[in-house]
Amino acid sequence: MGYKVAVVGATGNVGREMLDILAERAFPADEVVALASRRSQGQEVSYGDKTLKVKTLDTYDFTDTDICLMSAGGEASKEWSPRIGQQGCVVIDNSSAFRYDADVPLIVPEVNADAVVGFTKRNIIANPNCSTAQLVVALKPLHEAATIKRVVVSTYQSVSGAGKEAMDELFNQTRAVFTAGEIKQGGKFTKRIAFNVIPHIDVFMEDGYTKEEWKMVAETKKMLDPKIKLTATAVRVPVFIGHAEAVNIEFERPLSAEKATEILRAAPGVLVIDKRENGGYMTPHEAAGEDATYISRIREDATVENGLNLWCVSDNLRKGAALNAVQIAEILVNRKLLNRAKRAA
Ligand code: 11C
Repeated sequence: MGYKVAVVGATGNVGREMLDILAERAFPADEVVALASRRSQGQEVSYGDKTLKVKTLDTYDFTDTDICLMSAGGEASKEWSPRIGQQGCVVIDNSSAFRYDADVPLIVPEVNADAVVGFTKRNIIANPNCSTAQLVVALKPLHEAATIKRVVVSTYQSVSGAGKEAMDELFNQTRAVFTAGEIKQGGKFTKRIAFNVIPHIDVFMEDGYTKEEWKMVAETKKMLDPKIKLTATAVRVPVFIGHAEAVNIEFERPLSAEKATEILRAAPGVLVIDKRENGGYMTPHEAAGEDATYISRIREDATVENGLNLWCVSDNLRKGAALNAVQIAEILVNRKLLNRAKRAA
């Protein structure tokens, strides 16, 4: 018998990707239900070669649903994820609402899969922020090899991280530039995004960092090692899909670029593309639609003791969100962690 899976936020960027990935990976589901707010009721979304009619979240009964993939924004998560969990359905929540709670595991399967068992307290598992997910996939094997002391990361984040309207904003502004039309601003971004870069993602915090930057610190510590010092600058770039990161790492012990390359080549979820020649590296455009976290430009940083620099690229909607959520669901299934007694009753 397969599982019953609900996708909440099924009409959004990440929700659609979740449905695609469930089908692509042949997730063992007998039934997949697409849910969204009343506004989207009746819309149709694709699930493999099937078309699903979107149902309304607020009238849906989760008692016979095994897993809920939740990606409808922080406010919807705060309201719904605990309620869904209380109905015995395990929620894999893509928002930041529960990530930092001690009784909610925050999981990237390549990094801390074993921590998933902590979900039983609230029936909620948190999916990380997209920019953190790809970063920790790259850092984990290097940390095991030489113990990371400090990381300095600068991000180059695509507009899809801010949702469908943000993608439309980039498209419309770009078209307006070419057609000498009016460049409309004031949507998702605080400044023009077409042919520009914006050093601001999420809200500002008291210390001058943005919440996106803070999330990268807090989530890396929670998933990988609280002793790692990390500082980030998060920047939005006019790219539709795929986040890139320039990462500088200081280790306790020496780690050559050659050895780091060998370690990363063997690491789960990672593909190294690093030819040290024109075009011998990965870019977001090429990573869009792919599952891996790509590492390029691995080189020693001679300005510090035991330092390395690298370039990290991944599809933010996939490894940064939907794929990671489906991989967590696969752990629940493969490790037989779902309580199916209620379904047999
Ligand atoms: C962005 N990283 O690119 C954000 C999107 O906490 O899950 C994901 C926000 C989050 O805008």
